[in-house]
Amino acid sequence: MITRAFRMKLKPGNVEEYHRRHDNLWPDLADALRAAGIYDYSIFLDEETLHLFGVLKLHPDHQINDLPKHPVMQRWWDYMADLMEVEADNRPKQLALKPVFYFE
Ligand code: RM4
Repeated sequence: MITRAFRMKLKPGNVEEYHRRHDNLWPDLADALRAAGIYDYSIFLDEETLHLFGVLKLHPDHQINDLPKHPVMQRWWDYMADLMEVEADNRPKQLALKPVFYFE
C-alpha cells in the first residue's frame, strides 16, 4: 500500500462551497481517480489557516502521474480555481507532505 499526503490552500470565504462541490463530485472525475489507481482519498480542512490536507492510497500499478493530462482533471481544476490557490495552469498549489509516523 502506497500512501500520499499533500497540502493545498483555500481562498477565504469558500469553505461551504468547497465542501458542496466535493459532495457533488463529478462521476467522470471519480472514474478517472479510480482508473489512476487512487482509493481511500480524504481531504481535511484546517479552519484556522484554510490549509487543505489530502491523504490518499495508491494501488501499486497506479498512474497518478498521468492524471494532470486527463481532460476531466483539467476541467475540474479550472472549475475549482476560483476557490483555491492555484498554479498558472489552475492545478492547486500543492506541497507534498513528509511521512513521519504510521500505525496499522
Ligand atoms: C481537490 C483538488 C484535487 C482533486 C480533488 C478531487 O479540490 O482539485 O486536485 O484531486 O479535489
